[in-house]
Amino acid sequence: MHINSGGNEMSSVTRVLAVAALAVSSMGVAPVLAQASADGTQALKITRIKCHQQEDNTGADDIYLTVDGTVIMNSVQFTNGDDKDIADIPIEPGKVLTVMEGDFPDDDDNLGAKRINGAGTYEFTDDGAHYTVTVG
Ligand SMILES: [Ca+2]
Ligand SMILES: [Ca+2]
Ligand SMILES: [Ca+2]
Repeated sequence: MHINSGGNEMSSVTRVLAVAALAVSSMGVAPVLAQASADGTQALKITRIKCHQQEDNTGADDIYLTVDGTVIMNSVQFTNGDDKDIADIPIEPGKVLTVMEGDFPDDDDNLGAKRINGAGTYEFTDDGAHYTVTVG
């Protein structure tokens, strides 16, 4: 898949999730993910992605995020130096986040997998790329 419009392109699914999260928080109800964590820790959100070094040699990287094999952020384009605010994406503490770079026709590239244990920055440096994912 290739998105030509660039920028903070969001799928309708992501948009629905973001709206749902906003609706929940505005009602003052704890997000579902927070309720699901056994130790009562606050749900975390992925808020920002910075590209220090892209994986593709030509054209923008098509970055997407997965947890347990499920896509939680659809493809967003990054080139070297891009530092993008993304629509907050909830992630349950303790889950492993994988950063993927989409290619066609060859296989997508795995840029690394990190267990998200708390707020902070996480570096993904596999396959010659370097991305920083901010979790808040
Ligand atoms: Ca690639
Ligand atoms: Ca690519
Ligand atoms: Ca590839």
